[in-house]
Amino acid sequence: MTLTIIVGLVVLAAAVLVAAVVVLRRRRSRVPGDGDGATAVGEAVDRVVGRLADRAAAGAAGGPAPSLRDRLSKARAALTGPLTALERTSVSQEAWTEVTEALIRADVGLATSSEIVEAARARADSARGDPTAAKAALQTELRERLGGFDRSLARRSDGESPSVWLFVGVNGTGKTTTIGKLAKREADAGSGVVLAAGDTFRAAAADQLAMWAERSSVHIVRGSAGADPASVVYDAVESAAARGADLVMADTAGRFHTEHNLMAELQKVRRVADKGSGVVTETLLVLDATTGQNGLAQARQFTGAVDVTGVVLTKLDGSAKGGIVVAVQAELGVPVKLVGVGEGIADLVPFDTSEFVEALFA
Ligand SMILES: Nc1nc2c(ncn2[C@@H]2O[C@H](COP(=O)(O)OP(=O)(O)O)[C@@H](O)[C@H]2O)c(=O)[nH]1
Ligand SMILES: [Mg+2]
Repeated sequence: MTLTIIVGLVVLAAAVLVAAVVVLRRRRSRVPGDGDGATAVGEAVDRVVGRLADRAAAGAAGGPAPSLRDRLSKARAALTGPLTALERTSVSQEAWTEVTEALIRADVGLATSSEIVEAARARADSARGDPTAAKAALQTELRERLGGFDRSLARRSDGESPSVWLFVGVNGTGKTTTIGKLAKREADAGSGVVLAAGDTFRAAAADQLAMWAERSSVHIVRGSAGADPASVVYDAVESAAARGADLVMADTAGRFHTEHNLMAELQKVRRVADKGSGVVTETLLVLDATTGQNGLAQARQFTGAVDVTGVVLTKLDGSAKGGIVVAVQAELGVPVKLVGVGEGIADLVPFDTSEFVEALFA
């Protein structure tokens, strides 16, 4: 009996091994061999990386996904010490000052940090004697300051399509990655999505977007390297209209907010995206949370140039400066709509005030 089981297991293991070898061989033979060895190898690597990312995402979807709380561990750790000092029946001036400093270090901003702490203090003073009052008051203040924005991603209200979502920001903030993640989310929710490779500065930029398009099985429109980004976006919108797609997500080349000719180019892309069959319903500024207050300076310039409707705050997973969320909204009046918490396809979450404040404090 035992022997039968052992033999059975050995046969099963051998079968799995053979199947794995066959699959690997087939995949290898599918790698394009167009004579350009470097390109073929590059594409093969891209494909393998893409598959691994997809598998990781699928695993995350099946298993317990890391919570926002886990991803914000750095931001939370920066606040833990000062917050502990608030857990007293009588909170000292010194403890409140420490909290103010911690908020400033977390990039909430000087004036806003002081205002929040003053208001929390007044609130806590009226509940004197309760050791949980001070921390709860601070949480309430943060929640109130962050709340009250519409964070939905707008579509056309005339019932027509396509709607256009334009992504802008400096280089390396995560525009292309965010579009990739969001394309998957919207396609899974049943939208017809077309990606516009409006970053025509480097051929690699369109390749990167094409890889994300492949992962989500959505259509992509790209121009030749160096093509006019506005015309690529225009073509993508017309292609979406022709296919009856609901949504165009347009990538743009990263640019510094101080480069006036490039900001003018962005204004042109914005105008042209509206000209044909589509309507721009979102202009999303992608900000890297790790750049802190400098991100705020960028945000001001972009807001002035292209009427930003929302902010995507990326790399919050690696940042101790989660307070930039508060600063962006307080100083610009533009809501943070989405938060990037990792490099995987599933690592984009809608910004939720209560969840965020709890993740910072828990
Ligand atoms: N940790 C982390 N990395 C991110 C996130 N979003 C983007 N990235 C990484 O940031 C780098 C730049 O992203 P990319 O989309 O190319 O930026 P772009 O130049 O604005 O298009 C890439 O290595 C991304 O994987 C995020 O939310 N968290
Ligand atoms: Mg890019």
